[in-house]
Amino acid sequence: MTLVGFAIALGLVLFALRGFPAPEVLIDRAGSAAVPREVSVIMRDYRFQPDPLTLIAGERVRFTVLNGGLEPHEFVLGDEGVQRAWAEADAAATPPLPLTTAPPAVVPLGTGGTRLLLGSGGQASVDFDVPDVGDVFLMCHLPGHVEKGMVGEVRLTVLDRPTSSGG
Ligand SMILES: [Cu+2]
Repeated sequence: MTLVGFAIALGLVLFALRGFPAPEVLIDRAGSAAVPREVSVIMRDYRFQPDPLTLIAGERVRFTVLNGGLEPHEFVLGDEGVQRAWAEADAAATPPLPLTTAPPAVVPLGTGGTRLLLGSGGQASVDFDVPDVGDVFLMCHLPGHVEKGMVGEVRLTVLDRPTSSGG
């Protein structure tokens, strides 16, 4: 198993181990293309808040992501393929020697998902379309961060009474 494969597997195990009940999150409406739902996420050394992150299937969310940690962190949101692509990209971009400049991490066009790389204190916003089906994962693939627990749980849910499209 490659190092990247190991990191992905470890992340999924950490994800699976979080079986304890979390506080119920109340969401009164799903985000739409016209009015995305605004969600703030804080990255810390080495976790995401809120955890779990609750999203509604099919909605558009406008994330505002703040790095409240001392280390750089990345916000990678997407399916397992997205996670694998960024894990590989970040591993390839890691400088071979201390104090050398890292090349930028890039993934193939069409990878999907979303990714923000933020230094300590950095903040950025991004829109994300939550898929209707499938799993979504939230991870930071900077070297060693998954191993330190930087895997957020994402819960996809549906609203009991979907809002009408009128208005
Ligand atoms: Cu990180």
